[in-house]
Amino acid sequence: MHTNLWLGVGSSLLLGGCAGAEKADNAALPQKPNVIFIVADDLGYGDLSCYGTSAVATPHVDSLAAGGIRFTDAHAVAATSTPSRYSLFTGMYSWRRSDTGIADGDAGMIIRPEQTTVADMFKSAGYTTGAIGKWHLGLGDTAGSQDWNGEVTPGPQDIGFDYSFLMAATADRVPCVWIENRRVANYDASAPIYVSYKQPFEGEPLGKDHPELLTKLKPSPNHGHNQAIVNGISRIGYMKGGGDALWQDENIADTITAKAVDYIAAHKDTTFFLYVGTNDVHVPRYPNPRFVGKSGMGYRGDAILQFDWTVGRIVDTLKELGLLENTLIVLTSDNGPVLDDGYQDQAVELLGDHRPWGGMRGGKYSNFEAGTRVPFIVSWASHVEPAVSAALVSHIDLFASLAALVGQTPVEGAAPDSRNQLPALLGQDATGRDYIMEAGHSLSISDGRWKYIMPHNGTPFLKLPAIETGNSPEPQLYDLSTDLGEQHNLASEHPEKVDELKALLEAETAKGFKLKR
Ligand code: NG6
Ligand code: CA
Repeated sequence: MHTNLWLGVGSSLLLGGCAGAEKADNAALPQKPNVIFIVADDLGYGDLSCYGTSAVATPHVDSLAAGGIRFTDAHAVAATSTPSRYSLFTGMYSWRRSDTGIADGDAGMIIRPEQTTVADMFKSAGYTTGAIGKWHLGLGDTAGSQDWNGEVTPGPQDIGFDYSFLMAATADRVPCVWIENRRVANYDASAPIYVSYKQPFEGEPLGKDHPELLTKLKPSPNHGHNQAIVNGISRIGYMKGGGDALWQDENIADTITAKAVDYIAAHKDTTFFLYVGTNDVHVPRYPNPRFVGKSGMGYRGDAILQFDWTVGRIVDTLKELGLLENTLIVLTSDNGPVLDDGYQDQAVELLGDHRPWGGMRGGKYSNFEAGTRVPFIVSWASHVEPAVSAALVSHIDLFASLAALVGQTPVEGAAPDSRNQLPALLGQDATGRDYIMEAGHSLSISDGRWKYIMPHNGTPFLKLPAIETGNSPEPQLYDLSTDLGEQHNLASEHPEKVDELKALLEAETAKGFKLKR
């Protein structure tokens, strides 16, 4: 929708070079690159070998990083999936809305059709657009109103995606089926699908009552995930039916990868924007037998290997089709890492020396750095010089930066928080943003060196998973240049810095602030 909201201004911002064959529809212009976002789930800053771990080898991601730009100070907007992805797609800080918290599997679509997404922007620039894998932004109109046996609408087709093949929320939330465009894929008419987040369906066994049916994974004690049982794994929410349409957890990565590969092959003669959201390394982790036991760290480590394989398949496909040179790939994660996030997969017990949070404090859910500082790699073989960049960058800017790249100008109201940081993303500017903002339970702001975390009265420590939230009733100020681990609160020693960052933060929140506190 809203392709008319965008003014094409040609491709003058495309920098030199003219790789690959010209396309018929824009033969006079330098060819715009295909763009692929590969968004991992809960993959930590320290989970990839190119980011320093020696506990697990991720050669495919490493080679993408070696040929592109690997960022060391890149940030997701939020420390959980729904608000993080909301900001990635809309260029608007999720904390400006109150309904961008972790979405149930029957949530209505959070990005509304009247909004303009990065996919809309690419469509205006003549791209074909696709979304494959984890969604977690709601589908349909309102919570619980979807007809899973008919058309689920509105959906991604109403916010700029020509094609979609998605998991509605997460693998630990029902419904455990794929939704292709507006309908359940491989729909099985003999097993109509019903979903509820309010009450169980009569006759459907629940994980909490039937541990003997949990043949693949058991939930962690006192952590929920003990409702509907699908494929020997209990989930959040209640579900009935599905039959042949139900996914098998050990095939989720294969399915997402195959759909991504098919999409690329089918659209090789167009210019495309493809979002690929992997389920790896979110819970329930139940990797394909090809990867089981290969990391020595249990299913979490094996899921990292599986993620790396997915990346390898996508890159190899681009190579085989001659598209790699002119495809801009952004590889990142939606939020920081977590070990026990609800299933007994031995992520804690088998971790060994591996440090998913890469020397930082906190993790998923947290305002400390490990919550939102994420792996971030930009590869565009024909245009970027391999480098490691310490520029301060944020997911929030992908929208405006890529708009600039493909010659689109956002009109009033679209992508309100997104800024053009294309030079930083392409390695031509070593500095990046003046400041970034990140949301956990609270809100923080950082200019790269100094980081201020707003006071928050919530718990400082989650028990399950065991993670420090960054909450404190006192203002916190850290000097990340000497204290990346955020151990020394310097707020009382540098009140002027606190005032400066607080004023910047308040200027932003004055434009809209509805974070649930
Ligand atoms: C939490 C779940 C967690 C995970 C998370 C969403 C409980 C106790 N915890 O509510 O397991 O599903 O939501 O993760 O149910 S995210 O990466 O998609 O945001
Ligand atoms: Ca996540």
